Amino acid sequence: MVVMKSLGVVVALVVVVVVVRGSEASAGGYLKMFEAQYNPPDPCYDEETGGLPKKCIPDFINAAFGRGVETTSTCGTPPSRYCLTTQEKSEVSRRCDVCDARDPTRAHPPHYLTDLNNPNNLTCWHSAPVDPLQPDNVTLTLSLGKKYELTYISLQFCGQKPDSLSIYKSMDYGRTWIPFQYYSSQCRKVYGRRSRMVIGKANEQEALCTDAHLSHNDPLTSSGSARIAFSTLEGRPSAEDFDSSPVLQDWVTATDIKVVLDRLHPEMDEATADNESVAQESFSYAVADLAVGGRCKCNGHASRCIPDKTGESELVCDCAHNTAGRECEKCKRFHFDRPWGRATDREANECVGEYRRSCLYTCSRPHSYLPFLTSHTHHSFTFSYSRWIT
Ligand SMILES: [Ca+2]
Repeated sequence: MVVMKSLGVVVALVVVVVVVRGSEASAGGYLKMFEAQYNPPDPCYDEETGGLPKKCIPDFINAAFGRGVETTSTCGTPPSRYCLTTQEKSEVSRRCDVCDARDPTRAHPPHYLTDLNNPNNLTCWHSAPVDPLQPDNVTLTLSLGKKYELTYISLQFCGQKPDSLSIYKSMDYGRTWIPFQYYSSQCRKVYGRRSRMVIGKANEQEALCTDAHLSHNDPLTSSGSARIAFSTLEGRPSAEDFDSSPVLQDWVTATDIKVVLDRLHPEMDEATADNESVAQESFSYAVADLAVGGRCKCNGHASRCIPDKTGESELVCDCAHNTAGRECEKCKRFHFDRPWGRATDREANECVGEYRRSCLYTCSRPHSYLPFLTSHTHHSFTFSYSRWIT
């Protein structure tokens, strides 16, 4: 009986210990989870190597989302009639309505270009009526507010795609513009460019002209979606080693994007042009979504962009690696011991401080820093010192 009782106590004790241990473990796990959630590891430093700097980049986003677009023409003032041609597989249909800026249910304002793009309920910006047979420019200008590195620019049309359009970029906030891409059924005639030219190493910053957007083999067209997507690096040889191509890093950099809708229809012969039904239709450009896919440009020295100190809505890089500037494009004060460099997969190119200047006021060295010193014999002593002072 005594033995049974003792056994019972032992079993109970074991159960208690197991329960306590288990709850300790789960509490530890929970705390770790909690810690990770509120103190996520800094992607600009490598925890596994004791905090060595490493290349870091902001998330990929649609930089156009929610931003204002300036348009040179928008329908609705005064109210005007428009007709849209849509093509679902081989079936062409035509729908006409009135655009009226005073009536929210019939307005097609520019902010519809960059609002949430719901495929089941497209919101479309419309230009004022254009002459379908004459070149009639309508321009959309989008300011990104800072430098971005762009992967693609895409336009989803409501109704048919225009025959000719061009995309430009600015790297200096709209002061100068550089051609990015041309689309036309007549590249030579409309833009003075050869169609579907091949890009080599010597002209990687050249804008191409293509008629591919009108191709019936275009998978996007055949699925019923009228989208044109310009991929900034497609067909450019150095894209495979983007990290070591300053030319392409420059090519994908933009602060502003301009889309010029140049011509709705291809040139028609006179017999077709005289056709009354063509002349009487009401044509306009109509775009459901302008998307600009890319990353906030921080030269590999920041993992995110944050609102600038002026409190305005513009962004700046949250610079690491002792760098500074809107794009972390320079070394911060007292960190000029080696020249600034863009971070790559192989080398973070951290800016390093000047020992004498940064040690003017404080030079007591924490012991915990010693292992770091010994693990970096290839860097100068000055470099190691500057890390904990800053
Ligand atoms: Ca929209």
